[in-house]
Amino acid sequence: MLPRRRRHQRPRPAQRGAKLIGTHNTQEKAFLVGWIPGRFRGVLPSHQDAEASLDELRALAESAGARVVGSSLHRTPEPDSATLVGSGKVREIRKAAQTACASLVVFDHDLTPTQLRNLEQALERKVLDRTQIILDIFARRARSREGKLQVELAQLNYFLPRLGGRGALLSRLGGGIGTRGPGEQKLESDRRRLRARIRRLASAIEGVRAQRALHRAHRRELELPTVALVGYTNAGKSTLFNALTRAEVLTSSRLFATLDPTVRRLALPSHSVVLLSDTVGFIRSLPPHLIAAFRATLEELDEASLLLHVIDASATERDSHLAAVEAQLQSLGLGEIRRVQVWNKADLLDDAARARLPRGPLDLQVSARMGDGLAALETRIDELLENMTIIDVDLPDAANDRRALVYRLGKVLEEKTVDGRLHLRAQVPKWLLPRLGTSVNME
Ligand SMILES: Nc1nc2c(ncn2[C@@H]2O[C@H](COP(=O)(O)OP(=O)(O)OP(=O)(O)O)[C@@H](O)[C@H]2O)c(=O)[nH]1
Ligand SMILES: [Mg+2]
Repeated sequence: MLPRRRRHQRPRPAQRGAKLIGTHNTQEKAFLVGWIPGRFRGVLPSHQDAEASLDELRALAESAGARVVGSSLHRTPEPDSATLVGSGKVREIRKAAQTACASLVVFDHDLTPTQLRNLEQALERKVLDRTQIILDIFARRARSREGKLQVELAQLNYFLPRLGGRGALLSRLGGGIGTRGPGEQKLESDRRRLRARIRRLASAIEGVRAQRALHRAHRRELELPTVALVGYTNAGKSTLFNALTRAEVLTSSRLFATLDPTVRRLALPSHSVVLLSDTVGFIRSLPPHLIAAFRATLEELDEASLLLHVIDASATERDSHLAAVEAQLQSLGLGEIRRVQVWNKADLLDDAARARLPRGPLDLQVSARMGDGLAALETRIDELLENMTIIDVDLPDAANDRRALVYRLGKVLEEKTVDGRLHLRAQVPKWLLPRLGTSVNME
């Protein structure tokens, strides 16, 4: 075996002086805290949801590099504006965190700047909320210039309103801005600096978007339909991507292994070729800053003729994962793109559990890891795309909704305006034709 050539190993991004926040070197011990609003006690659906969400927070904290040393779940009738859970519970949490030797307390609920500050003081340790953990994971995972820009923008947008009296927080912003309890003047100049950085990042991201749009235009010229993998984080999208395209994209049991979209050609059984794209996973309560920052990446999905919604069929929280992904697709305006539900990790289910999975024409069971069901999946993709047709359609300029439909569900090959009428040449699913009106010429 050849010796490893260390000289050529790439330096890790952290060593390359990444500005991103939160790439800790020592393993932190985290104590997790869940909170449920309401008066009732006992095991209610809200309680089970909170337990499941806390389990997920554990996976998130571990993916961020922490070791989870304990957790607690609290119910109070109302959120406390100063500490979320109220001072009595804060004392309990402090004691439990102390006993577990935690250096960090993570709340499974977003905290206001005031709550964050008060809790950090009262608990005498660093306090993070769910959003910060997710931001931290994204910061660790970002590899491409685009990914880094997007994460840094999301981080700054999150931190900007939280500036003020939090010395520890400021110092985590790298560059050593501010020390403990900076004066108002200092804070104001920090804010100005951050806002200026946010503007610079936003314009750099605009540049990236423009570049991506160019790439997409180029791909459109190739007239290859795009099939995009979407799904909850850890569902197995990258594993499926690799299995189908024989690529070697990073897969990992850690959450959010993939941040940068990757596109590869995939030859189908009919010998037609599509572009398959792998992208960032979803999660429930994905922080809005991240969705906004990752819009450039997620725009890739706009192009898709077909989505493969990959679901971890073995996950106990499968249904809520599915609902979270659906909700996020809707909010991204992607609700109308056709999708196949790919029930992955079938190898982990017994026959009875497999039989209980939905079996509609748009449901397929696969095991990306074992390679089971992939041929059937490829055939289904073929069938679904085969029903596409190229049309020439003239629309009165006012028919913006129909134009939007063509863009959403089809692939526009050409668009021009002649005598006030819009002319589109596009590849669309056949079933859409009646909705586009009469002046459609099919090829
Ligand atoms: N048993 C089993 N494990 C699988 C299968 N597919 C994926 N996995 C495992 O599930 C974990 C997550 O897989 P990934 O492909 O990284 O998941 P992803 O959806 O790309 O995740 P993110 O990029 O983090 O959103 C890895 O540990 C995979 O080995 C499968 O069919 N069976
Ligand atoms: Mg992935």
